[in-house]
Amino acid sequence: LSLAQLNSTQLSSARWGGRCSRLYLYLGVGPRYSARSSLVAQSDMKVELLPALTDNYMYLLIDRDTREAAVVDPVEPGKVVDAVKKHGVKLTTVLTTHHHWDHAGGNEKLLKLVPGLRVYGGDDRVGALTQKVTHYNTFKIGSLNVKCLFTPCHTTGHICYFVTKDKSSEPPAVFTGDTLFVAGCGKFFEGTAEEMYKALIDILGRLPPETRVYCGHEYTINNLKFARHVEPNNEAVRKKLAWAKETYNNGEPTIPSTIADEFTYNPFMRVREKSVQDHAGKSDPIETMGIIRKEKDNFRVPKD
Ligand SMILES: N[C@@H](CCC(=O)N[C@@H](CS)C(=O)NCC(=O)O)C(=O)O
Ligand SMILES: [Zn+2]
Repeated sequence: LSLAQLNSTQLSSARWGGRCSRLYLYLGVGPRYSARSSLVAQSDMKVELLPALTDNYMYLLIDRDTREAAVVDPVEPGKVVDAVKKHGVKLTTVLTTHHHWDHAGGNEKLLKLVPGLRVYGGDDRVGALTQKVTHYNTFKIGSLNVKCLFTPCHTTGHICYFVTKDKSSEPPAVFTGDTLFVAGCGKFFEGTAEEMYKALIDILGRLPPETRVYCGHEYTINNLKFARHVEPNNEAVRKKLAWAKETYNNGEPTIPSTIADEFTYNPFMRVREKSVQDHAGKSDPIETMGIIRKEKDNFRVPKD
């Protein structure tokens, strides 16, 4: 294998921090599992994907200018501390997307390991919360700007975090927790179809199209099988599914995607399209959202 055969995420890993032992991991040698960390390196920020539990992702977000860092949903604090040491950065901040244990359940333990962290979240049920935030609250991680996006539905206090760098020519990042997944969305545990429509179309859908989407779970393959059921003639769905299967089998994450790409294959972001509305038997996008979410709740995922 040569460098030319690595994908862009792997390439940036190799360029920015790859020593031989790490490169070996990225080459797909070894067991097939999707539990490897990987790095998306831009000149303004780095995002290290840290797989946790069975299919969760934690993310280490690094401001390259100041070497200050934040972690999103640190459910396995030990792995976070290891990654912080590996990068030699100063962890100051926890970004919590929502209060569910597989996202917020590590906050208290992480605070014992790293005292003094600021813990952001939008819900009093978030453990160790120090900064309660709501829509459009902003703050900084070093030189990076973070804007909180209030996206209730999966839970009533769900927050997505939109990260930009002034004057950067590289894409922003958004951490979407269990609101937006690659090719899917979270279950409506504490909200309505109207709220998910607002979250996906009015809020996340209006971010710059090139924004990289970092979501809370590796659900991509199952989501795309449902997307194919909704839109059997959507070529973008079939292409993304073939790519996701190959990527997953190589033990690599299918994250990040982009907002622009989500509009091409994610049925929940496509509820204004006639093909999705026809499948739902509705002509209203919010009713369509409700119907396809209910359908996915009961969907038996096919083997292939
Ligand atoms: N169906 C999930 C089962 C777990 C689940 O319900 N996950 C929650 C988040 S912790 C969810 O919102 N899933 C979205 C979905 O099933 O479409 C899977 O694909 O493994
Ligand atoms: Zn979850």
